[in-house]
Amino acid sequence: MNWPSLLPFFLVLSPVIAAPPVPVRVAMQADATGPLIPSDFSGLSFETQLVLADAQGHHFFSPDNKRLISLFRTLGIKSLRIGGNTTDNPAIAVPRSPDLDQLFAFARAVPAKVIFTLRLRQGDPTAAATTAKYVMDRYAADMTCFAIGNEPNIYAKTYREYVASLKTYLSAITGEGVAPTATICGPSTTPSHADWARQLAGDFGGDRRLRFISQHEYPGNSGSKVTDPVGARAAMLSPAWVEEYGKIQQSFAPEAAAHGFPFRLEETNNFYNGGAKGVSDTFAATLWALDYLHWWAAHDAAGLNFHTGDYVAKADETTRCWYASFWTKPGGGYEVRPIGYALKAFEMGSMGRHLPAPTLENPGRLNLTTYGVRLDDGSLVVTLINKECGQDGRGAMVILEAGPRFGHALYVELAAPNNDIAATDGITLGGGAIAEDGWIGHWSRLERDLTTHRLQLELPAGSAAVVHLVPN
Ligand code: BDP
Repeated sequence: MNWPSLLPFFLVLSPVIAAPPVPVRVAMQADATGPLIPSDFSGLSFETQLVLADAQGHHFFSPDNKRLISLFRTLGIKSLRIGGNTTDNPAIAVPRSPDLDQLFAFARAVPAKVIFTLRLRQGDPTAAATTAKYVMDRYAADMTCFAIGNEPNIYAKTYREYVASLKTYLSAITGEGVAPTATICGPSTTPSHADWARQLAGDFGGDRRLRFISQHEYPGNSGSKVTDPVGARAAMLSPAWVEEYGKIQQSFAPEAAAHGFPFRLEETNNFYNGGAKGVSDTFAATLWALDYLHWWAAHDAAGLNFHTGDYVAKADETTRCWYASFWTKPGGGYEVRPIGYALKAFEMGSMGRHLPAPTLENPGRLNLTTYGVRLDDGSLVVTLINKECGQDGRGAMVILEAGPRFGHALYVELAAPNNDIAATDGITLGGGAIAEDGWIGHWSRLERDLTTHRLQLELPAGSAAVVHLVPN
């Protein structure tokens, strides 16, 4: 046998020497305190068209849709926002009382509170007030607020024009004998018009009929323009995206807070126009969404609604939705998609107060983020996201300074097959999948070092973990 013929053997048998994981030290600010993450922080957003009955007269949002109710519960969804481009499309009907009855019975069964968008474009304030009265007379307890128009900057030429119509609607809705206790949110603009949010907070300062400032955000812009999925996946996990959130947050949130208004991303996702195939529907989107949820919670958002559906409205036309949290299965029921996994992992690490960011010693400058939350029972949960990707993506050896108060930890890892962030299927949380009727993974136990009180956890490139530190 000659050497060249042996070569394929060596190629197969010689182990690939993986680069050792890079040490990262994480110290929780265990004694600090921080803002409570609202229990309805996690939300989903759907097209108004989906509230209408389908061709067979069935409603998607219906108390009879037990599988959807179960899915909402599994993912921890407490806020249901109805809006999107189909709200304001004159070619599409406005939901009427039978549709509203089904919608609110669904929401009550979950239970989730509703943000309901009333038509503004070529709309009629009197008709909107009739809808608002119908809802408030019956379902006030299930309502968060009414939004007036979806992304009004698309059709109202100026902020002044918008705010004038908003005030006309508000007077019609909250007039005597109509729905005086109704509240609204606004301005629900596209990300490019976050200055309207700032102005609205100023204009409504003191007027508590404005429940919160609503903003839309799609940091990647149009999904239709994505030509390089590899680059787009990397961009989605890059620090540059996080900087963008910082800019948009700073452009309106301090002004909202100065006037006493909370704010919510009532419609958001990674790329608009239904997202980008090979990007929005991959595990990279899971890692992105988990980081995004925590980032906004840590930056004072009152909540976030991921836009979703099998199809959504790209302007006035329907398009496949790649950024969906779940899809309808051909034979019935629902399939949890990558962003659904992030919602579940967020639920596991967010039921408490956001602590200041853990102290990070990261000499290798890994692209890794950490978020700490204290639960009501005094235990701590840290979410770690290793956003390293590509051929040079590095794994982390996380050394978690737990302190003597904590005996051990339980953790779940969020991972894709072969740690491939391009994976669209086979994602696991704690080793198991998430189905509409529940999560089938499990928490694993992690012992601390008895002398140093440290815990050690390997976090491969392109993965995340939720670690629950359990007090002694
Ligand atoms: C938003 C619209 C929503 C769309 C989404 C998209 O409000 O209806 O589905 O963009 O294009 O601007 O993905």
